[in-house]
Amino acid sequence: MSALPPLTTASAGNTKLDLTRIRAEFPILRQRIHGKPLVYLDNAASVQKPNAVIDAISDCYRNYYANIHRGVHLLSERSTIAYEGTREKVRALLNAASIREIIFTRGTTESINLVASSFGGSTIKIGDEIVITGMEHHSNIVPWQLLCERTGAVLKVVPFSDAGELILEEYQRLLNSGRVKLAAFVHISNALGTINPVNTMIDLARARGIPTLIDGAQAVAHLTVDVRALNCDFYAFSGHKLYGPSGVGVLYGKQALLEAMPPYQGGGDMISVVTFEKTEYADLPNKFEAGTPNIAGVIGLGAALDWLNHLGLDAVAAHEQQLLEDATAQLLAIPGLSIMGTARDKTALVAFTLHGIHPHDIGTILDREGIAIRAGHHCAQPVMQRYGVPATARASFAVYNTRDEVEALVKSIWKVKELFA
Ligand code: 7TS
Repeated sequence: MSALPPLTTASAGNTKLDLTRIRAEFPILRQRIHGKPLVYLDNAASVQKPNAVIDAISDCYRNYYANIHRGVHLLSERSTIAYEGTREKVRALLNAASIREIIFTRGTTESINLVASSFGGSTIKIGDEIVITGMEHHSNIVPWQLLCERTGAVLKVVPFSDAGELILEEYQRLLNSGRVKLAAFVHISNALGTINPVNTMIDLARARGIPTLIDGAQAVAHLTVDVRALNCDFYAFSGHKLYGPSGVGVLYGKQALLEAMPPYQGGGDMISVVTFEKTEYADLPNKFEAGTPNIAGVIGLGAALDWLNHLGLDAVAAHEQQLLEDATAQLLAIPGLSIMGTARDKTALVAFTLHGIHPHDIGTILDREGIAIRAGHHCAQPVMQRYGVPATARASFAVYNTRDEVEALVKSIWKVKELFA
């Protein structure tokens, strides 16, 4: 990556991001929406893509695209090398022990479904329990409910406090039943911003011999994840929240577990020998990658990881935390505004309601100002039920957002209040 110009400047031991240069790398940010400069604050749903990622995908299709793992010709070889190159980059990102432990999927949702279907389907029986938390995205609820319906297992849910922090005593109590076969929980809540104490939660499960799955969809772009230090069994994330393309995700799994698990889907590329009598499966990771994958997407994810490494996650996180502090302080000064999710350890997103104004109205009026936020239940309806609201408005920050954009957000919310007064 030495060819890239520096996007940070070091001053007094502090690494500061060069926001002008960073923003210039995102062509989509240059446009106007309803005549106003675009202020994109829907990053928890999906982040925008830098030129490095767009160019890597375009370069693949323009210059060396072919199917992977099966051709003897040069293009296939080049595509395979680039595709497998991303696997090593993901291994390094997560500090996994081996590339065999990195499975490419369509996203977090498919990664969790893979574990529910393959690991869950082969190990979970009637009367067993699966522990999740009350702040899960639907993608870490519904696959387990489907598994429970199939097997007769039971779902147990860890509650959280008004501030949006998990009640760990309850978690321990649920783990102690002697029937728990898996604990699956979110690293960072997309609806509240809470950063969960996953280290402790994994240790508590391990002490009882319970495997763990972490939904890292909101975490990987904001903090360093080390699966060996965490000692989790599975870790899932999506490329599109990490400046990579949509349609690509990752499942990390411990090699011994993945080896013992049956395939998730059958098809090409996941076999070693097929006869009509019997099929022998390919070794890891191919056993779990049936069919032609999202080749250019995986290559784009590799470019995203290079790009993010070049910035440094620590500098990114420090900048985003500054935006969170600014936004929180300025929003709390607005009468009638309540922030949902006030955990001590929080990522850079603010979910809020305005007394007497529906979040969809807030979202629509902000859109007219060129500001993109998300309004709704954020695919976490149980979180809305916990607070007795149908929806919230959510502003979520990425590395390219600025303090001016936070001000634009706050100013527009004051405008919403005036309109409804
Ligand atoms: N888990 C969490 C914590 C998420 O935030 C999301 C997506 C997912 C799982 C699912 O990821 P996918 O890539 O498989 O769809 N969260 C959001 C959101 O907050 N707004 O839109 C998608």
